[in-house]
Amino acid sequence: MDLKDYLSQRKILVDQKLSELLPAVNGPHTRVVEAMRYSLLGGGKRLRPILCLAAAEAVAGESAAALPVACALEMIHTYSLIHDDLPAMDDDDLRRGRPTCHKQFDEATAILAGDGLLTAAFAVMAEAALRNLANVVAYMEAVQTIAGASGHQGMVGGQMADLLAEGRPSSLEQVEAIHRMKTGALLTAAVRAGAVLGGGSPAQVEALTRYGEKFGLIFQITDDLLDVEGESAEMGKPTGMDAVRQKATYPAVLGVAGAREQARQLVEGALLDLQPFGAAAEPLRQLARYLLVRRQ
Ligand code: GRG
Repeated sequence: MDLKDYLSQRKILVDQKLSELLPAVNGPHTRVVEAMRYSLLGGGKRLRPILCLAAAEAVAGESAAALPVACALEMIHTYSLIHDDLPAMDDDDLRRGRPTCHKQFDEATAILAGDGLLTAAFAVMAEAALRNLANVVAYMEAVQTIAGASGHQGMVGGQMADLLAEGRPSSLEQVEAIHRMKTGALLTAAVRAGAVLGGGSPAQVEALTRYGEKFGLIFQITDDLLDVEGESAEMGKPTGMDAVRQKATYPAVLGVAGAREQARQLVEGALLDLQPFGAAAEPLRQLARYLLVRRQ
């Protein structure tokens, strides 16, 4: 299996579906839909949807039922990026190599675009559930997982804790707790939702959730490392900002070498979680290894 081919095929699938789910409109609200499409369809690795599809494949061998939910995850992720970039939060000008939503449009439009994407995500999942009544319980479980991971017990709560920790020294436990909520929760939810929609047994869903939790931490550690060592041109956003903002990060508490070692150990653990799945989990295996070498 070639990971690069796998990622580009899945990205094409997700991008096509996203554009179909959020068509351009003509009317008094054209501007907000333009802003939603600008941020949603303007690049990104599509990691959360791809994790969701790959988890469904690991238990079912295919992922059609998971595609709308995979797209909803990307809508929620994009909303979080739009709001995170606002002047009231990180105040960033560049995202995915282009002006941030509030720079391209304006602040009010960016707030509404984020709100619109968050709500559209739940509409998309509800519509998928209603079209697949035989599978409605799995869809509802996926919605519950994703809602929990996105809200105050997950990403929103983690963002709050992260903002409050700026400028203060943090312990490893504090950094880990923030990142489990801020970025880990949605990544874990992506894997769990995929496993549920693929019809995984309770043991399979739990094993993949453990993989997802480790994946979330590895992702955040490597994101922190890229902020220290990465190239701004490859990342599509400025680097070195965590130190400027005195953010609670893994390299800040463990040093660069310590953070890298922590990520390596977590990848070993994630691979163990995937052992029972054999060849069907090869994309998930390669995705975990890819985190250690990613450059964006
Ligand atoms: C505003 C409620 C709210 C939450 C914001 C996720 C988040 C919480 C903020 C994003 C800030 C940030 C850069 C966090 C580091 C990890 C992260 C989510 C990076 C961006 O995700 P990628 O690398 O981005 O998957 P692409 O562009 O590839 O989709």
